[in-house]
Amino acid sequence: MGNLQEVRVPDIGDFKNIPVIELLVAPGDSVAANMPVVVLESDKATLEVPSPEAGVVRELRVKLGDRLSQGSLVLLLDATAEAGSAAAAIASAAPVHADPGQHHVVAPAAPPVLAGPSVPAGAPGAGGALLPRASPSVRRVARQLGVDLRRVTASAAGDRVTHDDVQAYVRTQLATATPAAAGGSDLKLLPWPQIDHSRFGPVERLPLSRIRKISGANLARNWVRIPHVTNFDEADVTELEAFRTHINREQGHSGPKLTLLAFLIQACAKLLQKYPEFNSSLDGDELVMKRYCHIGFAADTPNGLMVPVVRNADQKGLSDIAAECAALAAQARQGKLKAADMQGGCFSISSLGGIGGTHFTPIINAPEVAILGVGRTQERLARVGTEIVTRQILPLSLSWDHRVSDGATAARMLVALSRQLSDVRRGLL
Ligand code: CAO
Repeated sequence: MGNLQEVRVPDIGDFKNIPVIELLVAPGDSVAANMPVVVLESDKATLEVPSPEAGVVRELRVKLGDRLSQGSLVLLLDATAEAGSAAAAIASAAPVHADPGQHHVVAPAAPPVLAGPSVPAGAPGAGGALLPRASPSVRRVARQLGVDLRRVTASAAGDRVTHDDVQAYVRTQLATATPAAAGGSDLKLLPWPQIDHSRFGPVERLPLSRIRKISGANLARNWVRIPHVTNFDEADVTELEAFRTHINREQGHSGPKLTLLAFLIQACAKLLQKYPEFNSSLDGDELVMKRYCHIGFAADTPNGLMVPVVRNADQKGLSDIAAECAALAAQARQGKLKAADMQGGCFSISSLGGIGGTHFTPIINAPEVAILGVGRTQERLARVGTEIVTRQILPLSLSWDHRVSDGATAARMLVALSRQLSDVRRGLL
């Protein structure tokens, strides 16, 4: 082990006692110089604290929620040449990857970014690099667009970057980028409407949380780039609910509560074997068929939507799936999910049944190709033989990628799912 170096919060202007909202590294991780290691967020700004040098993280001295100011100790770094080169290789090879399923991936050596009204113009950025002078609103726009202000040519007096400079930079980047480099999109969209809402009444501006910003960007990409179709169906879950209630009553607190979500995950895992195109990812002209079955489920957390993943769901029993979902959902709500808990999903389920509503059109969680939306079970009168009885009907919505499948296959998959949920014995076949 080399000399341990203390990594502390650099000069961050007037900010004090800012909570840690994200730990980007763990003990044992290699980091490159300038690689962000923790993220701080106040109501006014988000700040990534970088490692001043390459090395291996030996000890993290902060946890989520700790409040830091300039000089606070963040971690102890073992600055060794080998660790640094490994991290540098990762940094140069890996794109910044941030999405609801993978927001903890260690970012490459991104420039430290401050965004917020109280950042003094020209203040030293984290890591010592001077940030260009710019108004808070210009910084905010640059951050939303993912623009590194240090790359933008400043046109105003005193080398100050203006809104026009940022727009000119983005225009140049788009004009020179090939469609592939620009993400394969050649959409000619109108610019976003610039409205002064306060002309129409009082307004308040609230910053989006980090998770909402990351998931919003991913959802927008998925919505625009994937030709979604959503099929709707229903399942009669009267018997399933009777069975579930019976087992839960019988076992009391001696086992995990069997949830409808666990039945849904198990049923989908089974059907994905029969309809394997929904257990694939599109890669150029090829479909990557997955011979494993990891199923994600949307969890509503105070910080926004997160999608933890139940691994090898096709090999697990209902109780194990239910216990795993409960543990993952609790960790998601406490902000304790690890990157690995949200990676590698093949198919997702978004259940709003605990809240209400019928059908909806969930957005596919790329690179997956399908997602199931689940509404609230409703009691409905139905004729069984000559009798009118009450049945429990579950609304199902399946959004799928039309580049990968077609309506007939999707309808078959949804009908099969409905049948399986309507008669749990089919799960044994
Ligand atoms: N119909 C009727 N009741 C339902 C139901 C359904 N389809 N699904 C769940 N419920 C009931 C449960 O039985 C439970 O009732 P009891 O407490 O009486 O047993 C109650 O609703 C609460 O369930 P829950 O939502 O806490 O648990 P869950 O296992 O059903 O779901 C989870 C877990 C993590 C999926 C859920 O908590 C959640 O976060 N859902 C929101 C997902 C979301 O935001 N999707 C949108 C994504 S797009 O923005």
